[in-house]
Amino acid sequence: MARNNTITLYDLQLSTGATISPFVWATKYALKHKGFDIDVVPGGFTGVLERTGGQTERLPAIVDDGEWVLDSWTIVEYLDQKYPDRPALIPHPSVAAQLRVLDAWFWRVATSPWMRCYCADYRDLSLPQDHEYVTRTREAIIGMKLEDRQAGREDRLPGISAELEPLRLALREFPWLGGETPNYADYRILGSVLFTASVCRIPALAEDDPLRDWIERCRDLYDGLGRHPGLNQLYGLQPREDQPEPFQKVQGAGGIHKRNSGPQSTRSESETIGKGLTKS
Ligand SMILES: N[C@@H](CCC(=O)N[C@@H](CS)C(=O)NCC(=O)O)C(=O)O
Repeated sequence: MARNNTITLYDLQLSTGATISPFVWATKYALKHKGFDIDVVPGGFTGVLERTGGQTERLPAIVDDGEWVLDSWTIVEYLDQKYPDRPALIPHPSVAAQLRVLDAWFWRVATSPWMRCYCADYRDLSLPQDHEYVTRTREAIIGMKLEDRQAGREDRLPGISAELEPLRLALREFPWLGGETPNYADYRILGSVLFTASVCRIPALAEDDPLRDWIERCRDLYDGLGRHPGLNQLYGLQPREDQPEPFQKVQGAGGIHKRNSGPQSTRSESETIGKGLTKS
């Protein structure tokens, strides 16, 4: 049982003091959701193995009354199993399965593309002693110089934002991805958003993006956990006229996003289809 209701968390930080890792962000929210105080062990990319006494090369890692738990997903499973009387992070196995899909989708359309838009900022904002390591390892992953990969990001950012429409659709119907209250689904996606905020020296999202409401409510949780002063301005993306809208201004989605409550509700859709039929 956590001593003094406190669990130790090994952080991964930038020179601003802000957490960079999406996995660590999600874990911080998970610990707070369970009602714990967090004893943060600060640090950057180099020296993780030494800092953790040989326990791990990757973060997050937590220590609960002497018990080490590695890996963000294992940590969540551990917290729900060990503390079943506290609010569940994953209230049903179906949430875990669906969150795997959601996280994989978000990683593909947003986290990785944003990483490629901010990879040189990422290195420049890391702790001075981490610059060489971050450059070497991230250039090996990306396969080119960080500056070259980041170049032209103004051309790519509106398209990345436009890909997030499924998330906007879901949050139009529900206050949280967890439904009436937040759960680990919110924290996992937010983790990637806050990773982006930690490195985005130019904005990733439009000023009036509908996602802003959910992001800002998440940031307010747990005494403003997501309001670290080292985070950058996420909003203010201004696409050129020849670029895609960063989000859909006219709301019109079909399928499960449009409820059929009788012919009245589908009339305009039927008229459009009818026009198509007449043309062909
Ligand atoms: N599966 C692990 C992944 C953790 C991970 O990859 N962490 C990265 C930060 S985002 C890390 O520790 N990187 C250290 C490094 O690059 O040396 C988890 O979910 O915790």
